This record gives sequence, structure tokens and C-alpha cells, in this order.
Amino acid sequence: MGSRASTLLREEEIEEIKKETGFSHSQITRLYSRFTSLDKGENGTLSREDFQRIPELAINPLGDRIINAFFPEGEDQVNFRGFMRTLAHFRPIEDNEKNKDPTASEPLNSRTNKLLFAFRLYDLDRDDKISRDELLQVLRMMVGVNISDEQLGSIADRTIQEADQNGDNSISFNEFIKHFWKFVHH
Ligand SMILES: [Ca+2]
Ligand SMILES: [Ca+2]
Repeated sequence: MGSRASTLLREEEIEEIKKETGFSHSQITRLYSRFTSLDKGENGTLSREDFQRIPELAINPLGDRIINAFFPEGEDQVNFRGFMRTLAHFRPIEDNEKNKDPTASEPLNSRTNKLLFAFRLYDLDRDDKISRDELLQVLRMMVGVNISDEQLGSIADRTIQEADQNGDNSISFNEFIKHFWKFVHH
């Protein structure tokens, strides 16, 4: 079981993932054995059902959305590399001083990439905009049943009014970022 995991992951693969995601060697091997234990089909990829066995995701109101974020558009399997790339968004933000390579692309756990990840949890149809409907769906999942549709609707309307700058009644990623910063600085 555990030994199968460590024999299958090649050293150079670990190095590449380390560079791409910022996870340490031991984190990668640990997550790899987690990955293989979830991989019931033992084919090196995870399906949506595999993810649904993770208890933390099963009880999270946004669980399905988060699971969705692991899958590239139109695909229903994710390999270890893709799995790690998505997990990298959850790593805490570090001081960039430690990144010696100035030509390296923005780390997956940068503020912008974290916000993009959050944005995509809302943008279900992936048209790069959060519509009123998409916002409502997330609100409903998060607050449960204690708030009436009418109240939720007005929260959604107000949020869109505040964030929408070009008047298309939806929130683009740029509008999302600006709104987010306004929100955290108040
Ligand atoms: Ca959308
Ligand atoms: Ca807009």
C-alpha cells in the first residue's frame, strides 16, 4: 500500500512537481500516497467519485465546486501532477524573497492565483464572469436554508451592484479582485 506509492513516483518527477508547486519533497511523497489511496481504479488518475470519498470535501458546502476545480475543462480524470497543481493554490502565501529565479512564472499560491481559484468556484459555466445566478447558487450552499430566496436575491443583487463596474450585471475577474480588496480593507 504505502510502499507501492513511494516506488511508483520517480525522483525526477518529484523534482519537477517541487519546482512547479512549491511543495517539499516529503509533502509530495505524502500526498502521493494519499493520492494512490484515493485512486480506487489504480490507474494513476482520480475521478470525481474518488474525491467524494474525502470526508472534508463531503461535508464542505462548496465541496462539489472544489472537486470541479481539480478537473481541466471537459475532463473527468485528473493525474497526480494536476492534483498537485490545484492543491498548490491552498498553500500559504510566502515571501517571494525565497524565489531566487526572477524569470519564474507567478507561483500557484500567489494572491492573484488564489483569487482566481476562488473566482472559478463561482464561475460554474466558465465564461469568466460571475452571473447573478451563479452567485445565488454559492450563497444558497453557504447559508443553507435559514434565509429566504428573497433575502438571498437581494444579497446577490447588492453584491453585483457593488462589484460590477461596466454595467453588464455580472462580475468579471478584475471586478472580483477590486471588490475583494475593497472588502478586506474595510
Ligand atoms: Ca459564469
Ligand atoms: Ca461587470
